[in-house]
Amino acid sequence: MSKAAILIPGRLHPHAESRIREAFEVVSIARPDAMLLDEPDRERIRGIAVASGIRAQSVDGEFLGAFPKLEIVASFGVGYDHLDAARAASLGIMVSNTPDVLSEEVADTAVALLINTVRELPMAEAWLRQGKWHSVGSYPLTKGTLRGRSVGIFGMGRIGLAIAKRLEAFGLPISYHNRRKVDGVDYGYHESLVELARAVDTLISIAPGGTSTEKAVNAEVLRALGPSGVLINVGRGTTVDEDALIAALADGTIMSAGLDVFANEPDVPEALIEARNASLLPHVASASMHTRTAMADLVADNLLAWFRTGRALTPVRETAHITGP
Ligand code: NAP
Ligand code: 8YV
Repeated sequence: MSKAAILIPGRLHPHAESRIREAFEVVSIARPDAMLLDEPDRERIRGIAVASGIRAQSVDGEFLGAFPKLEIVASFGVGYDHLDAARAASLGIMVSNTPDVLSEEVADTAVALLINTVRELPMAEAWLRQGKWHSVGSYPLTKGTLRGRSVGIFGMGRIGLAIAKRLEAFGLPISYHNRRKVDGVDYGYHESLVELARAVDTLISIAPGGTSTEKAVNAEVLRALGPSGVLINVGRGTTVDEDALIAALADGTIMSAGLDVFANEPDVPEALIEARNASLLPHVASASMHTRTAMADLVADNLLAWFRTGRALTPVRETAHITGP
């Protein structure tokens, strides 16, 4: 029997690609543009494997609609705001993502970024490397500390819970905002983000991207967080109003911010790069070899499961009801 044709538009983790090649025929194009294939090739495609978080790799409804035999899109990454899952559902196309296997790594990074932000550890290291320990003396005492802080988590899902568990062990009180209260979770719940921000001085955003969270962390939320406030964003850059954040960091509306994600990656506003009260990472929260390999395996395993059993291992919510032919 001929192997199913899987389209890889743009870059994909090499381990995912080599596992897919073992079982399928791979068709590669530079980006998700159906016009890069001729019609007979478009008609052969039964699956797509695509990475998330790369600006040029958005999978929109028009692209999904260009492949009459398309059954599944296996996405690398847990966030899938780069692809139109609602349109996929309406076309009967399964979408899978890579949840859980990255939660602990991302939570570790979120806590590290929080500590870097309040204790200025990257700047202290730069001080040592620049010879200032010798030439000037000790690095100045930090205004920031975790002691006495209270943490609000925006997005108490799989990763939010893993972050909360870690910070609970640090002795910090935790509360959260989701659209719905989470059953069996005892942390304090706030019905609105601004209410949460008012109640805490440390806000960690690990909510998904997309229209429902776009610029949710706005000027009002930052004002509510207050002058000793710290914002950490490991969710999606689009969730924060970057202009409002830049202004809030500059005028002392909040104390500092730690960011792993940005609205228009890999472009980072110059004002953030220059801000001494911002700690910045290039979207690396899941970026260890261990975790990225586990994510790559899950992309391949979703495709294998789908074509063998008509079920995906980790379907996204919008397409969870879809089964294979
Ligand atoms: P998850 O388990 O689905 O959790 C997401 C949480 O956000 C849910 O509890 C959800 O609760 C809440 N939420 C969703 N939309 C909301 C809204 N409009 N308002 C308030 N709360 C909302 O997902 P996860 O596995 O924890 O991953 C979360 C996100 O982290 C991903 O989508 C991705 O964007 C990001 N991420 C980033 C990195 C990185 O490298 N920086 C790595 C992994 C993940 P309700 O549905 O009840 O609102
Ligand atoms: C990805 C992420 O690794 O899973 C997500 O949602 O943001 C990261 O873990 C990143 O999107 C690279 O593809």
